[in-house]
Amino acid sequence: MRSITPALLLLCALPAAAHIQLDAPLVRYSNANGEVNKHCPCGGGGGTSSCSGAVLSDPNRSATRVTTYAPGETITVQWRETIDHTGRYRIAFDNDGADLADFNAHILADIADPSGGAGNTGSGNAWSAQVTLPTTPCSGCTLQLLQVMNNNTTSPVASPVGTSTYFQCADIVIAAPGEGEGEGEGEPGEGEGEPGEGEGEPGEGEGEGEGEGEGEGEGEDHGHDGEGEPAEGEGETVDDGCAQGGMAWSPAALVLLLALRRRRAA
Ligand SMILES: [Cu+2]
Repeated sequence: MRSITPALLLLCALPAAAHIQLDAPLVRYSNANGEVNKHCPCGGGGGTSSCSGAVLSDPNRSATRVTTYAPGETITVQWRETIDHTGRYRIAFDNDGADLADFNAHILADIADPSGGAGNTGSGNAWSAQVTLPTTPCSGCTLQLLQVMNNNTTSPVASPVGTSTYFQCADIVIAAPGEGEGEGEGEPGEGEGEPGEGEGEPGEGEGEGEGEGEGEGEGEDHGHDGEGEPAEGEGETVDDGCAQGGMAWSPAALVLLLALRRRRAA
C-alpha cells in the first residue's frame, strides 16, 4: 500500500489537468495555471466541490474578463471535458452576482454527460450548447457551467449540493444595444443627428464630426457600426456605434476631422 499512496498523491497533485474548461464565454478564472474547478459555485475562491460548506457564493467577479450580450440573445457555450466523468452538465444563470441558489433557480440547459471523454461536437472532448439569455439587462450577471459527477445521465440537476461537482463561471453583461456603457461619446452622438445636418458649422472638433456622420446618412453609421439597420434607429443607432464599436469611431472621427481641416485650409 505504501507504494500506492505516493502514486495517488502524485495524480491528485498534478494541477495542470482540469475537469472542465469553459472556452466561451470567457471564463472568470483562467485555466492557464491549472484546475480551477473545485470550489462551489464558480470553481475558484472558497467553497467545496460538493457545495456542502457555508460558502455558496463567489463575489470575486472579474473586472476585465467580461463578455457583453444583447437581451434575449442566444449564445453558444463551449467547453472541454478534460477529465471524464459520467453525469450531467448544467448551464445556469444568475442576474446579480454568483450565488448557488440563484443559479439553481435559473437553469438554462441540462445535458447528459455519458461515460467516455468524447464531446458532442464531433471534435475530441469539445462540447457546445446554445442557451438563450434573459431579456432583462444586467451589469453583474454570471453564467455557470457544472460538470456533475453523479453517474446519472438521465436526471436533470436541481442542485449540485452534496454531489461531487466541477465548476466554471463566466462574468457577463446583458445590455440593450445602445445602452452600452454609454460612454461620453454616446451622447454627443445623439444630441446630434440634426446638428450634423444643421451642421457644417465647422467649428468644433468632435462634436461635429459625429454630427455629420449621422446627418448624412447611413453610410457612415454603417461605417462604425458594422451594422446596417441601426442607421434608422436614430438615437439608438448612434449608441450602438459607441457602445459596441468604440474603437471603430476613432477612424471615422479622424477622417471627418481631417476633412474639416482640409476644408478650412482650402
Ligand atoms: Cu475527477
